[in-house]
Amino acid sequence: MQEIIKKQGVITIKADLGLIGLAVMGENLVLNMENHGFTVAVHNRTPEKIDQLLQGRGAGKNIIGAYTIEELASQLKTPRKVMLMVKAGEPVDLFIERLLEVLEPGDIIIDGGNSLYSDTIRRTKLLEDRGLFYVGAGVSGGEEGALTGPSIMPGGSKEAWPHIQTIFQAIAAQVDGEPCCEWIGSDGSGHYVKMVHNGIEYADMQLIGEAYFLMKHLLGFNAEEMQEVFEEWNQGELDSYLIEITGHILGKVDQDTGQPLLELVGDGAGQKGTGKWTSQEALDLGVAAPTIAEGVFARIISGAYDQRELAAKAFPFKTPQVDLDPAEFVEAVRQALFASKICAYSQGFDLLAQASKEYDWNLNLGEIAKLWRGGCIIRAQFLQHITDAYDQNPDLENLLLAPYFQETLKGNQESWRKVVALAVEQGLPVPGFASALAYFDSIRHPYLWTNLVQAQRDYFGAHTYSRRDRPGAFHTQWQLGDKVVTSDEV
Ligand code: NBP
Repeated sequence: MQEIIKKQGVITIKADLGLIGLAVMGENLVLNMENHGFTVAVHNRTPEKIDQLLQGRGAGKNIIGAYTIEELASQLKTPRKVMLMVKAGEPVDLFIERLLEVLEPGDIIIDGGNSLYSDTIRRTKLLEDRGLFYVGAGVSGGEEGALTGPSIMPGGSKEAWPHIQTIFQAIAAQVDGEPCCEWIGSDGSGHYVKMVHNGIEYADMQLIGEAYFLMKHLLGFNAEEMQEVFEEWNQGELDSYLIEITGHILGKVDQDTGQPLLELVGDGAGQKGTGKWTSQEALDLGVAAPTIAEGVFARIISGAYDQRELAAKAFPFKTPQVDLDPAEFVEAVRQALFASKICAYSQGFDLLAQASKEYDWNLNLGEIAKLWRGGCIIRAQFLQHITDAYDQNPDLENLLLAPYFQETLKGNQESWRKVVALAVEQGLPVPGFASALAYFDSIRHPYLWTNLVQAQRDYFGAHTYSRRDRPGAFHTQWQLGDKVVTSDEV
């Protein structure tokens, strides 16, 4: 795939793609592309990182160093394709500004970082107005995925897709002979889908954390015992990357102390913002995504050390006193985890469905689930059931209603309730399990308490309410009691 240009006796090899940003993700993506036969030109703000790559992992490979943006542009085949793998936010705009000085109409900029979808919408417009093309590509899989095959979710200027499709689909993870990379839609859709992927990831991690926490406190299991449980779970319907790595983590022993390393890890969980964005977006679009939001809130609470310290003194935690059959309880937790996971994914896909309408993206939800089967952090067998559900009914109102998920939830709900009830009784927080259960119970209940909310709103704000027994909008002067109540059609 090398294009060799001979000019005045000097041979120049032109690169298939230029990549800016040689941190964890960028460097591994470059090596992945090179492994698949592509020549890559690389640039980084700090030039030492270019040398480190060329003299280290990239030595002797088809990787060309570019120490300036001008140099980078001159090293690329046309139309030029430049991929940014830099920190989301201002650095992306700075590089776009610089690239616009050296690129030409028809050239393509791809942002592979975790950019906010609304920034991608803005940048796509900016580039298209100048006759260039822009792609916002969500990339998932972390360091290892970037090297061996990530899940890639590209969206933006459709005209760019034929020029980058071969490279992206070659380097992506492959499942059943299909690449985990397909065109998502226009402007910010690729980054939006990646954002929701990450939101679901927050919920998935939260739920697994709760399962671990319950076994630790209610069964008194040690790390080794829990490692066995997770290994076993990974053989069944919970089979997924996150369950697999949890088993590995539980098996890790600290060299210095001989203790399970996990029990030495501080419990203040960090975050980079995509879970928060997903939750904010759910609120903006009026989509209920409580289990995803709980994943974010739980991390926030975990980091509130000062408040936690004071509260732990004020309300001391009592060691649970329960007598449980370990095998039975482990199975109940597994069922609760799976049911909660279904709810979290239902919330994420509901958000995608609403966003598709709101932003006119025409998202193919079954195809998106397919892209997540390999390469990414939430990769799981289970995603095939989501693809099947949307294949059978592309207009599915909510994933919970698909036959496979209905059956699973009906089968698991008894254990789910028992696990949540026991946790609450014993003072163990399970915001993921509990919020998923509340979501499930709310969505299936035929007549919610929100009739009272409507009445209260009408009482203090004359916001009107609807009636179940007749059409129209009504307002009542509630405070006047039985005597003078009026219900006026408004
Ligand atoms: P980082 O997110 O840590 O970004 C490091 C890169 O950004 C370096 O090339 C750095 O240049 C450059 N950079 C920074 Br920081 N500030 C800059 C500025 N003001 N101007 C120009 N360049 C600047 O790297 P990463 O973890 O490899 O992630 C890259 C992108 O991929 C991010 O958007 C991230 O959210 C996303 N992502 C990361 C993962 C993951 O597992 N890490 C997974 C999926 C997606 P320097 O070398 O000169 O400092």
